Amino acid sequence: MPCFRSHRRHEETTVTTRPQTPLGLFGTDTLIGEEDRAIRDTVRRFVDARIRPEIADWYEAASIPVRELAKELGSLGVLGMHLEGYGCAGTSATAYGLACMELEAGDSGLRSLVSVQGSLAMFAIWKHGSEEQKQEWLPRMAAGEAIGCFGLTEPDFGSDPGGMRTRAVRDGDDWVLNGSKMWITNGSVADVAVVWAQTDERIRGFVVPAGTPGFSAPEIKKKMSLRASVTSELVLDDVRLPADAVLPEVSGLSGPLSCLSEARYGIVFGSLGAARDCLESAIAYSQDRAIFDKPLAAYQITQTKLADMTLELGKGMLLALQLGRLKDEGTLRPEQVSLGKLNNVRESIAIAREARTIFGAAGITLEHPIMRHANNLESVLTYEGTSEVHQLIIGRALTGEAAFR
Ligand code: TGC
Ligand code: FAD
Repeated sequence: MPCFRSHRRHEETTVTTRPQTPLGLFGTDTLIGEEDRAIRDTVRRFVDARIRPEIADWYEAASIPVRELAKELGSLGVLGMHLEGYGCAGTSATAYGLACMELEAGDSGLRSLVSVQGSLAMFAIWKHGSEEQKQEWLPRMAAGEAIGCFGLTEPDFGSDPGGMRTRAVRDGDDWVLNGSKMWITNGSVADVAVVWAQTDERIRGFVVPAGTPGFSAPEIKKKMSLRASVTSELVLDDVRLPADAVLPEVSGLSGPLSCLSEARYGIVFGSLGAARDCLESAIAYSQDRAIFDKPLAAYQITQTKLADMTLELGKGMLLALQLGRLKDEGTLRPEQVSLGKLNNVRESIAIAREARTIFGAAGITLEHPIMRHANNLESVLTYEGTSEVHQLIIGRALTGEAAFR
């Protein structure tokens, strides 16, 4: 009879009755390297100290000090943090995802500010720009001294950006741009806009300094979601740019779509930050709130809700970390990002809505973060590809049939 020596470590066999956090229950920290955890904890401390005390007021006033915050976020090192060189921190993709999660636990608007700056505007220049464009913009953008926006969507072309009407035509050596963009994050506060336009050949990207004559960016008001974020229209009225304003390294829709993959990846993690904040707030509230003579947390119906929310949060985190691992290996594919964006935003909004029920009436105010997160997640569900677009991307990957048209 052979003698097999067990290589299994002894598992904990006792059930702890000490309350644990939802992600603590999953033990997901064991899947994260020490350096990435340290970055995450630094961002968490920033959000706790700088964002949490102010965010309800910013949200109510629909006004956020973007310039001030951009500099602080630059000092924190999160702007373009996963890019190499030009003043960027060059962290792992997983660390970037974890930072997005902490920022969005503060507010989706804060994560949007960082996503648009780093994953869209900076990434477009970093990946597709000339050396001169990189030198001119990236160090200042990484420091938060210059703010960028990314103009792809148009009033009539959101899910189908390939149909865009904004046009760039040659006039001698110059380019002349006409058209408009809609729903552009950071638009009115941006120093530079990356604008995508049709040309006689294919779609091209242009680096447009905000002061260029003919360029304006009126802010969109009366939003009920992402109120702590600047959203704008971009108007391009005979905007004349020199020849070297075009991003030289890319043409076609793959240019902007490559940037979207970066930002969508951040949202895979980010949305879970909002969900985690809702769930942890709901657990704390249920422990404090006495109803029919005992804490709300002590009822089976409440615990069923908390358990189900915890499961979806943890499953989403495992998915995010897997995608982070693939991105760090350099093998992450766009359709895999769609798996994460679709699932994690959809589940996060479900968690926010379920968490809201635990608060009763108190859940509808800005005293608690729930309704703010839930309203924000409505935008997150729509931007960076709606849920339906991601279902169609996954459907195409599964069947080989494109059903967009
Ligand atoms: P399709 O034929 O699929 O592709 C056109 C070309 O692009 C290539 N490609 C990609 N390249 C790089 N990365 C990706 N993720 C790519 N996906 C596709 C593709 O290979 C092809 O290349 P080539 O060389 O053959 O030309 O294009 P389609 O017109 O059929 O559209 C497909 C669809 C619907 C998936 C795409 O249009 C889409 O993703 N629509 C959604 C638009 C969207 O997400 N907009 C977001 C705007 S930015 C924003 O919302 C910022 S929110 C602020 C914040 O993040 O906080
Ligand atoms: P539409 O494309 O009109 O979609 C309407 C509905 O039709 C959706 O339910 C959609 O899923 C569905 N649909 C679309 N196609 C299909 C199909 N083939 N089959 C079935 N159903 C379909 N854009 C930028 O370029 N830069 C930014 O910085 C930016 N920031 C944003 C910030 C906020 C707060 C918001 C809300 C949006 C932002 N956007 C930005 C725009 C965003 O990307 C678009 O809103 C999004 O792509 C959807 O486009 P749309 O709103 O025109 O909706």
